[in-house]
Amino acid sequence: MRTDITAEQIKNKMAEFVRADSGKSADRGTLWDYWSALSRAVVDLLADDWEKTRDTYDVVRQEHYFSAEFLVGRSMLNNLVNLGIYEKAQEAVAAYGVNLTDVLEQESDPGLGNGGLGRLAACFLDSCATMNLPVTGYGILYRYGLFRQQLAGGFQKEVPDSWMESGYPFVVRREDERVKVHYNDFDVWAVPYDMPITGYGTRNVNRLRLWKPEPAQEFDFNLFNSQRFDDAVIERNRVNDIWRVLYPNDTSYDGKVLRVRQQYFFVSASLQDIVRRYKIAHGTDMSHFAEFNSVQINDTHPAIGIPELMRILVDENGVEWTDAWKIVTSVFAYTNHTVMAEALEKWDAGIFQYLFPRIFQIIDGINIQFRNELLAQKLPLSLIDELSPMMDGRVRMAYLSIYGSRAVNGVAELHTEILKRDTLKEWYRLWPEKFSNKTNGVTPRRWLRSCNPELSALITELLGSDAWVTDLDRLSELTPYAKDDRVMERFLAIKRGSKQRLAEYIFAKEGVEIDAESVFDIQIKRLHEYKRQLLNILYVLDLYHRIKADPTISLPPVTVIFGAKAAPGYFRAKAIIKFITETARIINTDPDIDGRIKVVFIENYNVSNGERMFPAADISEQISTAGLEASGTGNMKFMMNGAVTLGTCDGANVEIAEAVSDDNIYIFGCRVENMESTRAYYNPRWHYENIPGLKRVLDHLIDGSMDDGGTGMFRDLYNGLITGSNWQPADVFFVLGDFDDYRKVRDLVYHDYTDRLSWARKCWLNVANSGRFSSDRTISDYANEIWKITPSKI
Ligand code: 26W
Repeated sequence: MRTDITAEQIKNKMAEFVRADSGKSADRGTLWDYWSALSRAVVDLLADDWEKTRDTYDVVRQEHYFSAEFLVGRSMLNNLVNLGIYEKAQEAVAAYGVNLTDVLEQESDPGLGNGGLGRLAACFLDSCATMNLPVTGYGILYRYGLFRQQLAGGFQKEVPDSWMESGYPFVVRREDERVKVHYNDFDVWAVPYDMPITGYGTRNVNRLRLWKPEPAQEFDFNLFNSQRFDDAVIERNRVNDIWRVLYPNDTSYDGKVLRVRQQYFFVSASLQDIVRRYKIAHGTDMSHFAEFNSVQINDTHPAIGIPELMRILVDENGVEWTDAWKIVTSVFAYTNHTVMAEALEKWDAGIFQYLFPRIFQIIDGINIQFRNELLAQKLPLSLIDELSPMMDGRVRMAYLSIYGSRAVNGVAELHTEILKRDTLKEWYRLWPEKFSNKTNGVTPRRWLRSCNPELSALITELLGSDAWVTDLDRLSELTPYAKDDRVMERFLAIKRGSKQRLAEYIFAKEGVEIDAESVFDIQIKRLHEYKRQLLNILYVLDLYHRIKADPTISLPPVTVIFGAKAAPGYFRAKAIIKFITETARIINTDPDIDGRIKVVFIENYNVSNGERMFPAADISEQISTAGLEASGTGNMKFMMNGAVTLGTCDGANVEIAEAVSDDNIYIFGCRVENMESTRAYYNPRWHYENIPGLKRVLDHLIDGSMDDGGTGMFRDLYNGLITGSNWQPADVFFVLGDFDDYRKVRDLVYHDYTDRLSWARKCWLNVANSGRFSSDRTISDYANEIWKITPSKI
């Protein structure tokens, strides 16, 4: 920790930055001026260590984490806590008459990712820095992050998120390290913008390198002078398109040309950067490249790196094809994050031919080589066709990734088993040694230490040190305190405080009054049918009717909180949002209910408001259709903050259940192994007509009691569940099938909640057993088993 830094020093640096940036004396700054000055002061204080870290890494074996998304969230608090200068910063800003919490609220939330995959990348970077591992993140500097969600009459509306418009000091432009990226139709500069990644209790500072495209052609003054202004700026527009948008689809593939352009843009720039630095450190002989460099591709989005590195080796460095292929297949490793068929990237070969003919040729060459290899093994042609990286005019990015990588992993035990047994079974048969599991994790720095300082302080007090922050398995030493009622009372008081603060925040933001004594039952994640927010809200509506029918029913008051963005083109997901907000409107204003149920939809769920919600939760809703949630990571954040999981046997829920034992988790629903046989005779209409209460809630969708603004979206939801359509059977996500069991178990959870101390013990044991879900554990597995890198402390 930086014990060398004083409050005085921070204060003085801030004064300089306020003066230089806004031409004012320091005591006349606005909150934003102070935020900006403090963040520049932090970067300034890091600069020397940052440089040293890079020099240290450049001579050892390094990992490069390629990802189209890094959902980093705000930087300042994280950096202050990591450097151990939070109190000093508090003191420094107090000298200007402002409060650090208010200053921190000035920061925008860089949402350069959709959901789980992007946030995982950010947690990984935190762990790598904390563990002094030579790892660099590579991605795209999106000008606009994921859209900001507004609710208008209960409908989702998307507005642009211009997170860096007014300046964001935590990304630093490195003009001198720009590289040129070549497309068939034009060239662009890729200019790196670097974000420092600090670790907890270390002086190493890692790097997230985000590329920004800029025009490579000189501005055409001839066109401009001949009054052809449009043509003169067209070039610039095409370049600007590349960084303008983060594609807002989470799990549904959309073959847009611009997206391949983006993928090639950052992957080509990153590989050129890596090769250039390799040559500086190790000379021009490329035969040792794979000894010093490894690249992890975060899903298939960066898979075009495989042919691109072939191109760099063969065309630019004169390496023979077979030698180049050996290097490439020693460099890359691939992580799969989903088994959903609609998420698998399959690009039209024509797009590649048009944008980068040479890359297309190379993919073709790889494909021919693959087919020959399998033919030589006497494998049937039908199987070869089935597995070929290019077939029927399509490039299958997952297959290209597996063939071009030395390692392939899933993100939870169950997910990896499904890949091996099902989704990728033929690949597993051919190359079993490539496959392994790396269960996801989350960083305890952001998701416990920083977002829940009160619980952190209690843990540190009980364990006698804060060593748990970088060694989360130590939380298991908290287990005995579950029997200590005084500790349990303190724990309950901390949870109560977090709930109170969330209640105040919700009142300020959404105008809904909620009771901090009620059960906080929270589902926050992207909106998708497979995640089954619909199942959750159907339960709520049913509970509403049950209370109306029998007000004596004994259940504690509950607050059900949702936060979820829907992909802008995902009609059904948007319908579900509207269904939730309509339900909220009806229930929250019904005098018969009298506050016994409150439903809240938090607008614009993101990292920052997530940091307020995880500590305040009693119940964590993880209710995906079994087999479809690869891992989940929100489930881990809830657990670390002492919420109990109500979930299906899916993704990492399975491992959470193992860790906490059956008494401290609530599992329900059809299991993966029974899904197929159950579906064979599954008749959702039967459930609709025969499960008590189901018809009553589902008919809200069609009886005019709820308003979908004449869009027909509620009728569509109803049809989707009960009648199906020409292109899709009814209720593919098994909502009605799991409803009855879900209701039974959720009722039980609410009942158990009322026994305060026994409930507190369940929550406590969740915290105590969350050690294995630290991303430090995940990263040490990647580092030892796939990356083969070791710590390099500066
Ligand atoms: C090309 C369209 C597309 C977009 C995003 C395809 C696939 C994706 C991601 C792989 C979706 C994603 O974020 N998957 C989530 O990854 C998390 C981190 O591993 C897991 O915890 C989640 O279960 C998984 O849904």
